[in-house]
Amino acid sequence: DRTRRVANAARSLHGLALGDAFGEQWFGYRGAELTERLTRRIAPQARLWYWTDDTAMALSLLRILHLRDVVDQDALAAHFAASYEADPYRGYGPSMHGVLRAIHEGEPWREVTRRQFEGQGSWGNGAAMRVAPLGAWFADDGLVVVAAEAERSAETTHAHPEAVAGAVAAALATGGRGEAAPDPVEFLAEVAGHTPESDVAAGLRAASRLPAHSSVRHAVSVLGNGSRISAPDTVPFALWTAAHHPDSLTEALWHTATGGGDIDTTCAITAGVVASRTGTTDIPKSWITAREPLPTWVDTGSTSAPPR
Ligand code: F2R
Ligand code: MG
Ligand code: MG
Repeated sequence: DRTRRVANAARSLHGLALGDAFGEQWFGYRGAELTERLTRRIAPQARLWYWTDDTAMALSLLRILHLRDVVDQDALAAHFAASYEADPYRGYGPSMHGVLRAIHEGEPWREVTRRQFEGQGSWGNGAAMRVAPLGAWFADDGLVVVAAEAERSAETTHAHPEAVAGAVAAALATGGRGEAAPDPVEFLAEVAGHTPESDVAAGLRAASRLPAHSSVRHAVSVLGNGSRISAPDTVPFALWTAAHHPDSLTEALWHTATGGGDIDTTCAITAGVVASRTGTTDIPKSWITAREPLPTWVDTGSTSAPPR
């Protein structure tokens, strides 16, 4: 049982990290060159595709699952903060620098996260961007468990209900998938139905109602593309592309990247969901080589201290 959890979550994390690193590359291109590369599907040319905060935080989340089997919120918040302190230049969201530093200095995470944005808490997409491997970890436990654990993982950094709903939706999209690719309309409607009522859930319902064969441009005009870095303008689009390309991670990534916006994060979410079923087997070898490696404990599920 545990071996299966480790393998499910590792598959999702490899996809998430690939999506993150692939997506981040597009911020290095502008104007005509960006359009041409995306239209003609010319992969980014950098030798090494670094992953960003999306992957750094997903690694912390998976590490805590390996060590504790469930989301231990205190341990998770501390791991996020320690990982940030060790490597703060991964492109963290603007408010996360202060949040993670304060937690590292010993302030209770619940107080820190609740005082963000004049007491509203963050509605950023940062809780959703890292959560797919959690959905894969709890996939055999049912949607109620997946949703509850996703909520607990989100709360450690993001107190706003929209951020929590975004994390719940992304985890459900990963954990609620069987062996066969689900019908996209039913899949999006089901995820929406189990997501707490929110703008995220409304966006997912809108995604489920988009006509079949809608263009990426049309989907972005209705759903957003993460350009506001918020959960509601990120998660519905990322799950729409995942729903429509359930059998090809490569196809899902090109479609997601073409949508623009917060590309590392839309691609991380899409890829974490799709790869939980498909793995990264259809990804070109050159992409796999280019992506910055992940620590080896991801695949082994080892709970010993990682080598430094
Ligand atoms: N931040 C980025 N990319 C741009 C900067 C990278 C740059 N290279 C660098 O090194 O700094 N990417 C990453 O951030 C996103 C995840 O963000 P997260 O973790 O949710 O952060 P934050 O700051 O809490 O929320 C994001 C922004 O959303 C707005 N916001 C959130 N809650 C709000 C509220 N209640 N009221 C008003 N605005 C709110 C703010 O503008 C936040 O700063 C991912 O894209 C990740 O890749
Ligand atoms: Mg990022
Ligand atoms: Mg991002």
